[in-house]
Amino acid sequence: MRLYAEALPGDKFGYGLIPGKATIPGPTIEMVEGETLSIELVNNAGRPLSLHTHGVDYDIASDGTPMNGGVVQPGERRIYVWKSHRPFRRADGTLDGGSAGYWPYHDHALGGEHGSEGMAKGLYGALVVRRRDDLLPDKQFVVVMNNESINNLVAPNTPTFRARQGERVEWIVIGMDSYPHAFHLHGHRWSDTRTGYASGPDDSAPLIDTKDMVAAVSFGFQLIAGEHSGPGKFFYRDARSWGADVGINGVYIVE
Ligand SMILES: [Cu+2]
Repeated sequence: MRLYAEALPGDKFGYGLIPGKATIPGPTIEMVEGETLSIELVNNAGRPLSLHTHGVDYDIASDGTPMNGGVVQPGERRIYVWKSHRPFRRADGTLDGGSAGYWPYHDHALGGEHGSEGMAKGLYGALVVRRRDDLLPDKQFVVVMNNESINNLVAPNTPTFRARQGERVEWIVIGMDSYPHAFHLHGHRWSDTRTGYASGPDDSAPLIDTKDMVAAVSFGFQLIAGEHSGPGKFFYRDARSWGADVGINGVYIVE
């Protein structure tokens, strides 16, 4: 695939799949465990930047950091290769749990060797690595808590997410900044597992509706819209009152 990095109005930056169509967050990238993805990053943003990911496997040339020569200069392009693997048993008998999960990708070069300015200004997105046979969602929502914003927007301008009762909804939640947050969703609960589903009646993972986040924490889960609540307008928000009061919240409408 090819990603285009661009400057956006309001001193923001974004990644997009088509020139002139960058978004914050960038496109959600999906892989299935075992797949390898080759991403060509085209830098149309006018400043040096890069692409760095979490969760999957890569050689150091695809680290996307200045330290490892992974920066793309303005007007240039570079290929990053992301690999993933299925769970397997090592020769010593221990288990590797596989790559499946919900991960962030982001810039690691704009404004400094850690890309702090690039992340603050919108150069990030979600990577979903699925296990074969995972259920696919009907709707997918990405919530990135970034400083005093969600997806670099502040309520009431944060996204309004919509689903119909009974649809399988996938939430992907990422903490992109240096502050602690807590993600809270009204009216719905999920199991604190890789998928949001319990593996059986004796699964010890608790049922939750709030999850603590610190910098770069990412998780995701699926649930059935309105399953125990019926239709309505539900807040998704930073569970910290201070965070919600400064605009880190939005509305999820189940129709
Ligand atoms: Cu990171």
